[in-house]
Amino acid sequence: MIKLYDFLSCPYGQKVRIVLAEKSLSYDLVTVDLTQNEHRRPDFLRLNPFGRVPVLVDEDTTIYDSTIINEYLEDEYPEPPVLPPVGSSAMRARARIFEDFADTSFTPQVGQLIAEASKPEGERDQNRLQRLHQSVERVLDYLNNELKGQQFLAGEFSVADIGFAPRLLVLKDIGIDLAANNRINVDGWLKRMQERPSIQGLQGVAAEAVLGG
Ligand SMILES: N[C@@H](CCC(=O)N[C@@H](CS)C(=O)NCC(=O)O)C(=O)O
Repeated sequence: MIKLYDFLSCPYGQKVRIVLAEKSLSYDLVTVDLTQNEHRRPDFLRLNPFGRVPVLVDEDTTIYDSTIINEYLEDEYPEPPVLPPVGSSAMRARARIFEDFADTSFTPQVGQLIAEASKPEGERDQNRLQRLHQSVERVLDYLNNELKGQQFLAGEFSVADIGFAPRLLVLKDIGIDLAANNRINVDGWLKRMQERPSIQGLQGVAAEAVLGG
């Protein structure tokens, strides 16, 4: 039985949960409460010395980092795929580039925006808020262009789209309109993703991330 050590509002854990759901893999969820510093406990550090969720344990294999976990799941449980087919090397590379871009240049920025916007009004750094806001808007404009004439970022629904999904789901709650600036491709893309049960399973949790920080 697969075990997933995770904290529900973690967008990286959410990437893994989307893939587990896509592949209809059942698993035991072990909550590591980051607010109680459970990720710093010795028994958790034995699983991931870097002290971060998500961590996946499959029988005697322990893996951390959402991207690496998703690659492992794709190798071990290839159907249905979440990467373009072997042989489509350029498209596989494109999917990985987008996943990495989401992890490094979108997800953290949206998280920081949520944190800054959740502060009491007088304590908010308006310049920082504006900078983060603009950075998120720039990524959305870029994605809108990349999605021209495409259903998904790299062929079929893949880790490229999954990387963005957790944070895309909360943008409306922090006052970012996906369809603004004529971003019809991004708007349609999110709607298509929201039709998938794997994404529907996250929606309540993602909203909690905004409320709970
Ligand atoms: N690159 C990692 C990032 C994981 C990550 O940053 N997890 C956060 C929670 S969303 C965490 O565990 N933070 C605790 C810490 O860094 O001390 C991944 O994709 O899994």
